[in-house]
Amino acid sequence: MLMKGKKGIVLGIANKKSIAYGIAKACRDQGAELAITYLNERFEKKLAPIAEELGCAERLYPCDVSKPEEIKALRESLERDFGQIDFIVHSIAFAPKEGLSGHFTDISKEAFNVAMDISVYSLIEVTRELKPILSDKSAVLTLTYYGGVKYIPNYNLMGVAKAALEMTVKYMAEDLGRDGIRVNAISAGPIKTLAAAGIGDFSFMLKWNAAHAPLKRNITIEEVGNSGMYLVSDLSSAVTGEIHYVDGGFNIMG
Ligand code: 0WD
Repeated sequence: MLMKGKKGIVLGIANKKSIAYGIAKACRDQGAELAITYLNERFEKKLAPIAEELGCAERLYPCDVSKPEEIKALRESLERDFGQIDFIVHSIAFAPKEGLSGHFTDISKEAFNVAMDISVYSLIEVTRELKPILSDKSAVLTLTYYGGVKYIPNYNLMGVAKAALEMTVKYMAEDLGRDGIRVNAISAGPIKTLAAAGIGDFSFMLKWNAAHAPLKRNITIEEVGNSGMYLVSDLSSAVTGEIHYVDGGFNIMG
């Protein structure tokens, strides 16, 4: 029970295939108490049974991170129902379809701004708004992808957003370290989720990764979940500002 006594909020569960679900499940299995959020009404019904399963039916809150008032309301709900929290899992990204295939240079300013707002700035805003209720030994975790380091076909705009997200993790780690808040990212290998379905020719990415990764296979949300649990637990108490690869070793290949 590595997470016994720990309370945390998980943002970004769309369904049971979501990486956020894998992390929430691993934390719950190790004794954590959770709160989870849903994007909009469309997801509320779908998430109710998941919240039940994760033992947090009474802590299922709306939060569209593009709306500052919903982030503020989230803090009030958490403070009221939960008091202090020990960890935040931010497993959210979005880019308009035009940014995930075709000519990179054709991306509009509007699409660029939306992707940066939801996929990058939201990590800063959520952490800042929840900081007053974070305990003095707390952890923030976000999700990134290798397409933010090297060119990956069709990852396009999301690649630029992930590059910005990875540097955001490092600057936040320095800024918040003095308050006992650790900030890390997992760089996960490709997994077939709802968000992944938006990326052009995603099945090729899966095949390429499995063929070239040292482990010669793709990874699961359970595996990301276990590594995520480690990064929000006290087991990683001296780890901050890290981009931790959970990709079967793909990133080491030349
Ligand atoms: O191969 C993959 N699936 C990888 C994903 C490899 C490496 C990293 N990642 C990252 C993603 O970029 C993202 O940051 O992991 C994170 C989670 O993605 P996921 O688990 O692959 O995808 P999904 O299950 O779709 O969850 C992402 C969710 C959204 O789902 P939809 O399908 O509706 O986009 O992010 C949420 C939403 O639930 N989301 C938002 N939440 C609050 N406010 C917003 C928003 N404005 N927009 C999207």
